[in-house]
Amino acid sequence: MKNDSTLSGNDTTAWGRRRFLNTAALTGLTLGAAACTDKQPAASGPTAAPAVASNAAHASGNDTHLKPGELDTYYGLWSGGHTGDMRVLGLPSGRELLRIPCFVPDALVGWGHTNESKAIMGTKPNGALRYTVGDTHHTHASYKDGNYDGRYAWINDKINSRIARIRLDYFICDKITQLPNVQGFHGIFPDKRDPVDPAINYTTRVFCGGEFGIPLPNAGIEDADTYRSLFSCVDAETMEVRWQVLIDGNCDLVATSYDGKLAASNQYNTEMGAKYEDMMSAERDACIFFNIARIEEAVKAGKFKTIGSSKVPVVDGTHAANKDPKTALTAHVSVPKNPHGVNASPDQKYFICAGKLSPTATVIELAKVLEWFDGTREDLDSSIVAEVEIGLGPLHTAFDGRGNAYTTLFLDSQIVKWNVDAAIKFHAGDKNAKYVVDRLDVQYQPGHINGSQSETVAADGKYLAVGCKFSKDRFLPVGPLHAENEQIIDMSGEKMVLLADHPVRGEPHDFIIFKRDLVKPKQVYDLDDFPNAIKDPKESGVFRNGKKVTVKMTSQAPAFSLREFKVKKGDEVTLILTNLDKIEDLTHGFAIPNHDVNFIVNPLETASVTFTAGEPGVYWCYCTHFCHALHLEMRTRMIVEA
Ligand code: K7E
Ligand code: CUA
Ligand code: CA
Repeated sequence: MKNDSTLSGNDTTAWGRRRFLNTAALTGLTLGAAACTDKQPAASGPTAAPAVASNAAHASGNDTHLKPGELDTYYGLWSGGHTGDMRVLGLPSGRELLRIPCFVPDALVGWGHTNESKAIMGTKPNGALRYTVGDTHHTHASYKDGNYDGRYAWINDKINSRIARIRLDYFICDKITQLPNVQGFHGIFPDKRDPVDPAINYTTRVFCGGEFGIPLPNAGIEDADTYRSLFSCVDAETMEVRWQVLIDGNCDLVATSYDGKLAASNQYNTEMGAKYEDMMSAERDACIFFNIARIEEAVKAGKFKTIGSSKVPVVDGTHAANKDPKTALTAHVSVPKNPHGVNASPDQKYFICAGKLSPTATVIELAKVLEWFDGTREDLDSSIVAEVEIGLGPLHTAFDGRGNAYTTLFLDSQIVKWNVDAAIKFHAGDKNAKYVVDRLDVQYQPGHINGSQSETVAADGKYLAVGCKFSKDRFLPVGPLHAENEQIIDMSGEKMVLLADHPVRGEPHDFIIFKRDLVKPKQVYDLDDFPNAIKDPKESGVFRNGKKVTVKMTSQAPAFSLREFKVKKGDEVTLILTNLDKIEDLTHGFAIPNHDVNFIVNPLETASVTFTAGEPGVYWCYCTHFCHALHLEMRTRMIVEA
């Protein structure tokens, strides 16, 4: 079935034996990973596709090779994975433009070293960072009228259950919140409008799926059967946790409806198993739907409890408490075997769950789920309007705005393009409805996929990016740790065309791609944004209060306002630096040898660090960021006295 676009929906015989991934197929998955050592690519062994796009791509105008000086037409926001940051890419070139540190210290910016960034990241009572590792998976941006509005993006940290907000005017992280009583915070998605107030046609909530069940509260070792997880709602502005929902099973990815009424999460562990064998013991799991308006009414009416020391209201979304559709806060639609990924189609009608251990995609019609909540539809599972076979190991789905879905097939190392309406017709009994439109081999084992503007009403079907977990033979070998392979595909025609490979440092997971004019980045800060700004070089100096010393300084190329400053060994020194250069791109750095200090100040930015003055001596503090012809001369002396 490799790249066999003739395989259509009615070709069921080819699929029969592959209906469900059972233990044997899971062994295949393991073999797939092991096959990396072989010459043969893993799993279903796709043959290497041509690395260069065919002429068709160029004819369509989708060329990833920009001329020198030419700008990209799209931004991509990429999750950084283990590096705990968000990466900003230009597309279609795939050039990495910026890394925005969030959860993990960063040596360029001084993130995790300046007092301002430490306050955002969170510190222990002794002033040290609370965490220095992160694991980001999913990033999504704020909406207005169903399209991105360029205000914010959010990103998750799975390890420590933190959510970070990125301001899309300065491309910086400005707030981080830790979700109480959650382990393995995975899926994240902002709402697209308020479910009740039509005037609020933009994002005001961000939903967060808790993946791992734990004892609630998490004290002592209890029977794993009693573990539960929480679905959390974070206020988009204050970043406080508004409420949580206690659920059976788990949450994984999250999607939201365009009318603001529903959020959903795929559940792969409805078994609430503590071992993988248990987690895959049932043939079907679920997609859980949250009725946002009802949950907020319940919170308002005081129908909640709290857990442990957390003050966050927790409503009961478990099966037992939600049997009556007319009052239910949650609904569980049955979805085959350990689904991964839930995505909202840009026509606003459907959520699509990928089967992972089932070779199927399930299409759920949102209007029908709402009918169940209203009490006019008895059988909730009749909201499934298609459940069609698409290939092995389906994970994530993107859209082109022309009625087609593009799903990654991890085991088959393919993207399958399928038509949603045709799949619905096929499911309804029209066995002539050919829903598989095209298949494209990718290199290799794809996870996330997204199209330009895919998860908005403005899906434009131009570029598709796919995050391949394995790169194997696609790049020069660099030892055992391979780069991952992010591929750019032209999705504008009937057939998908591979345009380019890009090596990336692991492991990005998810990303979004949007038109460049949707954000209005600022390139110079406002002095008034910083309460401790030193607005005039004349305010510079050393100010002592016992053992606590404040050093105030400004930078203006090619000099710092203080050419030297004196402190005493053991002083607790807080150094505040304002960059008074207001020219775009004129960034200065500040490093102090042997004191673990290095940070930057962008135009009109103020940053501060606090450190203990070390052994007596002379320490040349120097500018670390090339700023001026006299950059090397841009220094000041810290003289530490006995
Ligand atoms: Cu979004 Cu990688 Cu966390 Cu799928 S998960 S691949
Ligand atoms: Cu200032 Cu280099
Ligand atoms: Ca399961």
